[in-house]
Amino acid sequence: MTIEKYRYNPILTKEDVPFRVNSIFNAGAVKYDGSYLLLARVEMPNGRSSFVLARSDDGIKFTVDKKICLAPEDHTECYGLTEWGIEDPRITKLDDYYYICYTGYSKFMPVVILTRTVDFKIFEILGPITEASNKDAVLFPEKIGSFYWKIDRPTAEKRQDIWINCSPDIIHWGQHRVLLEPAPGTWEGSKIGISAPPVRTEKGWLVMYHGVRSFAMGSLYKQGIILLDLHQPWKIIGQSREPFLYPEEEHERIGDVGNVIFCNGWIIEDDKKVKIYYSGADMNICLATTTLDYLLSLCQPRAI
Ligand code: M1P
Repeated sequence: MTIEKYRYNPILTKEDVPFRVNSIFNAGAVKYDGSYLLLARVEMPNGRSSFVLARSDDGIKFTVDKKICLAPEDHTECYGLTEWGIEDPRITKLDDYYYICYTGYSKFMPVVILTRTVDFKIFEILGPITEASNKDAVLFPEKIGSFYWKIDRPTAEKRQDIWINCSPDIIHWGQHRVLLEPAPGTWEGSKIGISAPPVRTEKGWLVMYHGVRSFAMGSLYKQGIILLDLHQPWKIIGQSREPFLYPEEEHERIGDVGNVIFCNGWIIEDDKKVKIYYSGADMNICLATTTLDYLLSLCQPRAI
């Protein structure tokens, strides 16, 4: 098996949301209590985003909750950083919690907000864990060498690289290192960012990321994959030579932001099949299936 896009994509559109939204997209994904959960971004009619849960027994047919579960206004301690919306949640099961990293958007530009939950009913907002501008953050699902680890994507003047850093307490972060840079003149030449949270495999940490090539008329978003050393996660030991998931279909090519495949979540099944939940053109949620073995086979030693 290589990778297969579900033939009836998209699996969720704004018509599936039981209240008025512009779009539903960029969902974190997790298996919880025997069900598949998507924590999706919904852009409200005023253009600001909140999160809603969608639930499924088979990982394909989802029902969207009747109400938003997390909104910018819930961030009473840091509303100044979420006033323009909360975006792109990424979920990591760690210790006894589901931790959610997402973008808080405001006049101060993006920052990463951390929230945790045990039941997807009560959300404990821990607050910002980066300064602006930073986004596309994920946590590793376990401590490595007695630290928690995070990957994120700060903007530094014209640079948008992927960085990795660590923390003794999940709140205070340091030892920042550059993990991956855009590759000039390629599909990932303009900017990059992490997509779905790291997955532990026997060969290393498998991490999906997006690469962007910008043109005068817009940007093209595709997905690649890297493999990190299990004990020294700042070391890349493998990388896909080319993107493995990219816009082809009309619902990926045409939308609010065309030619975008963006991904925040994947679910690894016990048989090592992988469900990748991705969004096309910032408008919908789609499904692609593959295997861990296939994704690992894409990770080649890096060319010097
Ligand atoms: O429009 C594509 C994506 O653009 C931004 O992502 P990034 O900063 O990583 O390029 C985000 O606004 C994201 O939500 C959006 O899907």
